[in-house]
Amino acid sequence: MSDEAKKNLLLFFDRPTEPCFMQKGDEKAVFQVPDHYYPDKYRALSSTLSNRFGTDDAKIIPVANIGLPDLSLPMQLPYNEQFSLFIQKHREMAGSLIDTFVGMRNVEDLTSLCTYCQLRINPYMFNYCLSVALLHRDDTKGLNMPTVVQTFPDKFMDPKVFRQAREVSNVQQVGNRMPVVIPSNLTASDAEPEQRVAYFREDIGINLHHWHWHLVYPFEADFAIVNKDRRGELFYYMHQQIIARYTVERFCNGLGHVRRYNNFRAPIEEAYFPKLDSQVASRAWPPRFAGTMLRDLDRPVDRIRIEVSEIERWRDRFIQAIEDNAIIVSGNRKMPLTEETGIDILGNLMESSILSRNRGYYGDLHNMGHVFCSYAHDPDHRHLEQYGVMGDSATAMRDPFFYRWHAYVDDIFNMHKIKLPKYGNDRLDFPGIRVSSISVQGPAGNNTFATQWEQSMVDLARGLDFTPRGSVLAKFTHLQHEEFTYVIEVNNTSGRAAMGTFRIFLAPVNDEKGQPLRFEDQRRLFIELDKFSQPLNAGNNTIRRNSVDSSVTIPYERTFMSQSSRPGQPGSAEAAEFDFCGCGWPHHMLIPKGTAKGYPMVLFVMVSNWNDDRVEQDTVGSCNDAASYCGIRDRKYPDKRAMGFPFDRPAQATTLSDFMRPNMAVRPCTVKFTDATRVRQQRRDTEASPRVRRCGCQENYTSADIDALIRKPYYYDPITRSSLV
Ligand code: CUO
Repeated sequence: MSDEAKKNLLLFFDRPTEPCFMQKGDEKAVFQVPDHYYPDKYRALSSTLSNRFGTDDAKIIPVANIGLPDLSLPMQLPYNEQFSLFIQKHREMAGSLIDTFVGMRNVEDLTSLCTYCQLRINPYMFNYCLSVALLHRDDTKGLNMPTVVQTFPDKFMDPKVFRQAREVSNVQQVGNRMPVVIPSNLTASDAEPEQRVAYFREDIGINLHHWHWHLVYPFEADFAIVNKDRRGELFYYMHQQIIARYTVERFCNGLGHVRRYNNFRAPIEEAYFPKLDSQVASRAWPPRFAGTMLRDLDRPVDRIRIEVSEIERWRDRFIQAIEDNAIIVSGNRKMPLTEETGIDILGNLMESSILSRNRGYYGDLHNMGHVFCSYAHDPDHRHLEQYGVMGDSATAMRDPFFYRWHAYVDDIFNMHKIKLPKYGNDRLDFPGIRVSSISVQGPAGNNTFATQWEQSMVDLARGLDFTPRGSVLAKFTHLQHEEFTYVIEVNNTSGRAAMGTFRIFLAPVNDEKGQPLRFEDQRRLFIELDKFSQPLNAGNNTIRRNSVDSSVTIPYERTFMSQSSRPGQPGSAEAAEFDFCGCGWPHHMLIPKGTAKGYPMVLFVMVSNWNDDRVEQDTVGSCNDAASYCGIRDRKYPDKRAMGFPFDRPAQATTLSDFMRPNMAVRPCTVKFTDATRVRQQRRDTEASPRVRRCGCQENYTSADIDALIRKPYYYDPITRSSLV
């Protein structure tokens, strides 16, 4: 099949809510749809429509007339409904559509079926299923699909942006258009204290990261696909770090700890009015008023019927299991929660993924927390309302309740962690390795991190269903920090070369009231900044490490990278590598905001023995450098220690200074925020960091490459089935 025919499939991502008999893409392509494919509402007009859009300068794409498969299941989702992977019924419908797409004989037949489906199937579901199918069919692997932010920008920004964009694109010539500005802090006024951390909750990069992470680690798919190394533990750790990071941001803004939501009968005091419009549902995303209660759900349309008491029962069973140090599995047998695997078992049970050892008994606690909250405004569907932002992993992190729910989930994990044996010297120390100091050098001076606002741009053009065409740039503002260098002095007294794992964390020292944090509370707020291995010569070593090389983050250029710079042929090793480059915490959010006065924090480094930490495996590719929250593609998690080590569990010490060993060092630091906005300068390729150059992902004012990871067969979607393997 020609490349041209394959590329035509990408036209379905262009203006996804406009019918495919209209002009698509820059070449004004028009699918010549067989008459009987037109839905009833268009059928009478079919010849007029094809004449109207098939103008002389249009590229006509003939569409084969094929025998159509049974689509009755996916057709059950109304065209204008929201589509959610949290809802079992939606997953089944999408699974069936993916199977159908994957089962088509060739690209020609698939194209034909797509024209039929595009005219009548829910656009979110259609696009999602087509993406998954294109990733997994041998004859379409490696096609460069647009990102979800490009196709459905409505999930990420204020609808006013689209109105302005329409104006701009109608009034101004392509190439000469003024960027549209996406306002910051648009969801509430200063009267709402929670608004002080809206820059974190509503950050586009953070929401992309979260959406991306859940695609990479699906909770439902073929067993072999879901069953990635330590994935339950990574679910725990990645979300634990989100809560720690969010808490630090709250402290910087005079807000207290995230209050865990542990009483499911208590009103949710935080309101959230998302101010997002769904293009597909043609209506605003529902808000949640202050004081909303979780209520029993009975929504036949979503096949959800569940009482609040059910999640209370599941919760009690979790707590019992942790008290017993064992979970109940089939046959009423007990499976111990050991130090090595207990957290992984609990993570899978909690989420719950299909790896859950007993879904029947421990249920679906975490997912249903999302679902209960997202339907609290219309629990029995009497107002025909759809789910709120908590129901979609692309939008959930916008809602303050997300953090209350996950703080509770994290507390349950912590109940297990506090029962584990505390680390002794044998696991903390690295005899012969002495770290005399760590410091930070940067433009703001030694041991000072500098932050401010930065304005960047994305291209919204694909998702805007209005004419005339062409790029429409949108400016958005996000937090940014000045890059810096860690300088670490290490003395290797062992008399021979050694290899160390450097673990760098940053933690607050005071709570929001300025009172010193107890070490046990501080321990849970250590945010990971970097982790790397490094040879150490006998004698003194000075290690310099740049912030841009963080193992937690991906560079800005990779969060917001251009697909047009994708290297290699589709399906080639280079292209696969490029795809993996998209996973990681957005680098612009590496350092918390701080305060104008300078927010006090403590920087911590530990050097552990790499021989004890390392995982024997060959490494692959050049983009496996954001492993802390994302793991490594197709490999084991590259660190044998518990995730979050050495702060993953309570210590014997009661203060940080008591906790210190000779192979560790701390440095008091401040994070100084300047309330000014700078405009991001597009870097030339030669100025890009080696990490950026390695993956060839130049910044090009296009949207984030968030769907990149689902391109690989081992990254299956929650709804993907074994037949797709
Ligand atoms: Cu990421 Cu609850 O797991 O949203």
